[in-house]
Amino acid sequence: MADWDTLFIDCHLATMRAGALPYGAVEDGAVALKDGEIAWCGPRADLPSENAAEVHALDGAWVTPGLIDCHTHIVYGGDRAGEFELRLTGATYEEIARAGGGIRSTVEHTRAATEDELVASALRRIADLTAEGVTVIEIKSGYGLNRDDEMKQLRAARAIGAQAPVDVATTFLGAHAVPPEFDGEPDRYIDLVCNEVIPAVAGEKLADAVDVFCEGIGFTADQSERVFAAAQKQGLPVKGHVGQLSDLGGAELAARYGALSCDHLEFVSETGVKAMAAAGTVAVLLPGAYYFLRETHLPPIELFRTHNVSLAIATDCNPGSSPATSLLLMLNMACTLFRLTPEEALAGVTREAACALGMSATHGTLEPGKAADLAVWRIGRPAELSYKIGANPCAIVVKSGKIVRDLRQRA
Ligand code: DI6
Ligand code: FE
Repeated sequence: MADWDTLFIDCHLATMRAGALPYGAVEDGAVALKDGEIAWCGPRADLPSENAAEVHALDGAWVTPGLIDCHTHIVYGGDRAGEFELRLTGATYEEIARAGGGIRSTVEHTRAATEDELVASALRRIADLTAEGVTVIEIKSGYGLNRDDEMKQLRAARAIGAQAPVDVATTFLGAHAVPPEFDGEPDRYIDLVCNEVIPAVAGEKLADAVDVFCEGIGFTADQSERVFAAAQKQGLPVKGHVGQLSDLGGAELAARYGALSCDHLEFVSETGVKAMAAAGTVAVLLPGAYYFLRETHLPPIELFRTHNVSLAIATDCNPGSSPATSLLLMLNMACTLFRLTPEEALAGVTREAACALGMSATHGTLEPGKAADLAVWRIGRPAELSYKIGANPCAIVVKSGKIVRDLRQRA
């Protein structure tokens, strides 16, 4: 009997293990897979057995953990290209939102779509991500804004996990915007979210976490706290859209609830950063939204580094502020716009992204015992993943031990 199901040799590894060499790199390495997990990885010279059911010689390619997109709103109806045109003639994102467009227009289209239609349109976008080595994706609700349509979005997200070669982590974001039925009554809407929707979502195990949009055009810190308390009551971890356009103290609040992550963070104080550090809350940076809304206020990267706050990066894929389906492009933007190093950027879509989803025990690095999720790249060094704009050097994707993409035949 073979010792391994699959063995990759003739390759270099960016294991992304913390504290190891840059990128946790292993030159001339090998990775052995068994039963959907990484059974062994390290220098080829130390490989205990070459007896595998399948052996793939990779011709000097680099192997990384499967990439993780830890913040998306990829399930939605319609699109917002018209709003993009409006913004180009001078209207701002905030003005459009306050005039009833923006998120609300996507809510209308999402409510009108069936679960199957939502799955189908999201799967097309997800195909772009998986073609770039993404094997785990987080998907938020937040375009239903009532019990049934929020649950429909979350069911669509779960269905995607069964249909596409990705693990899906779902996040309930009922507190994304005030729906038209509750115009001018955000507190009454938060009552509904806390008393009815969160218990229903938790009852059907549709969400792995709960998020809020704590923002001038979203919800106040008090309203956000009520949502966090309701989540906590159901035993669900929390996250926050915090400091995207202004600082309402959302980072401090989220940290008090032990948030997995705070996301966006262009506007956050040092107190907020320290609170995140103390709570082990990951900072999820979303350069696509920063770019697409032509934001100019940078997230305080140096403060995050000083206080040892982990940095993750994600697409924020959504129709309004970041219609992005390339995680590799986000790596480039994180380096170019936010001055992250290519190593920080790659860690941000592997090890730290896993952390932002509470999945670091099983995902995010190449280590024995972790899920056999890998991406194989035709690159000379890992920095190329951040350096190139619009290239996709991904040759092979392995999800749970199975090769789900293989471009070698076309070479
Ligand atoms: N911040 C964002 O960037 C997305 N949601 C949020 O809270 C944008 C959502 C949208 O415009 O549709
Ligand atoms: Fe978002």
